[in-house]
Amino acid sequence: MDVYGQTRSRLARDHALITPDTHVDSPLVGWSNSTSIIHISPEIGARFLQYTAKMGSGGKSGLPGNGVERFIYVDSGSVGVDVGSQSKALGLGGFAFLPANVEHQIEANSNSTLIVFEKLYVPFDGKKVPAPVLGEADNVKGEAFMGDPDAVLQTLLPISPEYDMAINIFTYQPGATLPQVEIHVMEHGMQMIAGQGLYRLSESYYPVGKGDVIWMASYCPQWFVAMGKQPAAYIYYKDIHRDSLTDRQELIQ
Ligand code: UGY
Ligand code: MN
Repeated sequence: MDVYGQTRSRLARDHALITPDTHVDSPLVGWSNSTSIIHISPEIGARFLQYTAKMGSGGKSGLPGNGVERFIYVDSGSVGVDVGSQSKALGLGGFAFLPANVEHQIEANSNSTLIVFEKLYVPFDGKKVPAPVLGEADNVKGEAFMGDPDAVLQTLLPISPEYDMAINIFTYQPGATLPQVEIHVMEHGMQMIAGQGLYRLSESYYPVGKGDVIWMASYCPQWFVAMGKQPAAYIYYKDIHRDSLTDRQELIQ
């Protein structure tokens, strides 16, 4: 609680930093015993949704809208996921990719929080549709990012053209940096899941730590340095494998 009207949250045209002190719950329509905090949505200018789903023990998910795909990452507690013929119990660090228009159910085994990303699936010309993915971050091999063993990238979803989103975890040793200021067409939604650091977004530098959410619009200049004594890590979304002119007709007026 802040009684002096102060917060680290910031909103700008091409980015947002949303810190836990500014969270307000909203209902999760179709879910039972669950509420959400919607962090990033089309209302802010994004082309995807990022929210925290807070599930009470025994709570069950509802399905997203027609054509919407969903990715969940277990940030606390444990859930069971059923999709198609597959079932898996997911604890901290467990994740699931649930393709558009494929029925699934998430049931909380204890009070649980999920980091959720959703977007309207943009079909791939090759007719192949993405398959569900159920996994655990601990079992996903990391790669040194651009040769730096202190900046390790784990790619949770297959990098294959039928998947139109990537979800990665980036882990930095204290003092390690994103090796360049990036400016790119892909947008990002991210949540810090460990440690702390300084995020450059456009022309501003923000101290960030576990629980903070960041939105970066297409072309938002971005850079990060990890600080403190523990590794810093964030999970993030980006749109990939689609071309604005041929696949994003809604962007053309
Ligand atoms: O995948 C990415 O674009 C990533 N390197 N960006 C980021 O961490 N801000
Ligand atoms: Mn980037």
